[in-house]
Amino acid sequence: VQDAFTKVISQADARGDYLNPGQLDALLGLVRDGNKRIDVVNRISGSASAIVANAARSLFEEQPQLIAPGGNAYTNRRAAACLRDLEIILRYVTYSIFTGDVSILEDRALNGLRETYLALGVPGASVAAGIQKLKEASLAIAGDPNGVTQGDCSSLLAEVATYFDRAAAAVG
Ligand code: PEB
Repeated sequence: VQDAFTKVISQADARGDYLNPGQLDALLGLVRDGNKRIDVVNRISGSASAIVANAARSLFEEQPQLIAPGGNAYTNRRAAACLRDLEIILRYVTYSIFTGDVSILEDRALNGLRETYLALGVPGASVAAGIQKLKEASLAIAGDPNGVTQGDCSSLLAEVATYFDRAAAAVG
């Protein structure tokens, strides 16, 4: 597991080189925009249960076969497992947003997940659709201009989107 700082450092170390001005500049930008990043993590974490519940509700509305008899999310136990899975993904995405690096999401949540779903008969494409719903809700909440200092968050929100897209691609 890496963060944006250790990643740059291990790359420099692999070359046996000092951090170059471009790398220092990129890391400086990360420090300068740190409050935006923390606000985004805070906002998504604070609304996590609503984000997850709405995503699942909307997924089951669009794909009612999932919760019909024979569906993979049929029975309360499996529907609960489904909500829990979306919650786990969202939690790891917030860790990646905080660290500015995809590796914690990759290593601790996505690694082997496709195979797990195959073995369980969980439809990966449906999970991916659920993750896209997590993404839409999270971006709307993170990018809400109300109640925060105004600034340009476009590159940060684009980065946030990549974590959800990576998770969806890992199972879809
Ligand atoms: C991954 N999900 C399930 C299991 C595991 C995971 C390991 C099996 C064990 C269990 O039931 O708890 N666990 C999960 C995860 C991590 C982890 C992401 C990362 C660290 O440790 N079924 C659907 C929907 C979808 C779904 C499309 C969007 O129809 C999910 C939700 N996951 C789902 C369901 C089960 C499951 C298990 C229904 C239960 C399957 C079963 O028991 O038959």
